[in-house]
Amino acid sequence: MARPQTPRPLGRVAVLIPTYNERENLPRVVARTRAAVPEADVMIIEDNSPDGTGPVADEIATGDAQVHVMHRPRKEGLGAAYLAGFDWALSQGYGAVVEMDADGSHQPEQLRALLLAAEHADLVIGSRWVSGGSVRNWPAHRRALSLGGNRYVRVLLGMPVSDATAGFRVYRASALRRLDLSSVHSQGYCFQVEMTWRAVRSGLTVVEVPIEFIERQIGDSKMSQDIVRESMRRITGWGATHRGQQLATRARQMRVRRAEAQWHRL
Ligand SMILES: Nc1nc2c(ncn2[C@@H]2O[C@H](COP(=O)(O)OP(=O)(O)O)[C@@H](O)[C@H]2O)c(=O)[nH]1
Ligand SMILES: [Mg+2]
Repeated sequence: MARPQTPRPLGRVAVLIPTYNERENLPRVVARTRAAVPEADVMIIEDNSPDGTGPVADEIATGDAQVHVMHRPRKEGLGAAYLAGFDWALSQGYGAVVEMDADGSHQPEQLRALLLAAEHADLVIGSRWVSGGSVRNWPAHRRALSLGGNRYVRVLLGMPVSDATAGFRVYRASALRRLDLSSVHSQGYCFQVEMTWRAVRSGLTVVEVPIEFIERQIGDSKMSQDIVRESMRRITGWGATHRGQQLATRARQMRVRRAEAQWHRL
């Protein structure tokens, strides 16, 4: 994952913010984003939240031409929401697409550093688990889940990424176009791992930038047992396929070497 030397300008930037029951958090996070990166446009991807986040989003968009809202009929998970956002951003000609939570865990003030890093990369991950990264206010079980999940990903998939589950990211549009988005089926937070795995396998330049993640103060996390189960199931499946392919390659190499040795002996 070498770092190309010459910076490549990003072009127009779209910040995607998925929301489900974030009525109180949303106005603040959008205001902070607009202040921190005024040149970027914002797209709120709203899944018909019962708490009335939709009307709040519409009100923000009415007062700011750089804020847009996509209303989706029902909650379909983070992966589906982001895929809809990627489609929109690519169709609108944005050069870079940002993923950011609505609950203040991802600090808009740290986005500039990610965007600068994206001038030298295809995918930038705001990482909690590299040197300089941190997590504030997480209970022990969430910390263990994230660290354990990332360790599992590294062991099974052999990816040199410390925080593959992280959700504060910048993708270059050119990178998204290479990832065959129509075949991405992860629904929950496993989506982040799948996208990272695809980026690494496609030979894209993936860079981790340390961030401070702050657990939400308002509203509830949507993390659930189902989301964890989906991740375990999918990552185990990808790992089995990957390790199987590695073994098959090694067996093939050994057969070739044996045949060469026999040939030399003739
Ligand atoms: N549109 C949409 N947003 C979602 C969905 N699930 C979670 N989110 C949003 O994704 C972000 C991260 O969710 P959160 O519950 O804070 O996850 P946690 O930080 O891992 O506990 C927040 O902005 C949520 O509102 C969903 O199904 N649809
Ligand atoms: Mg959160």
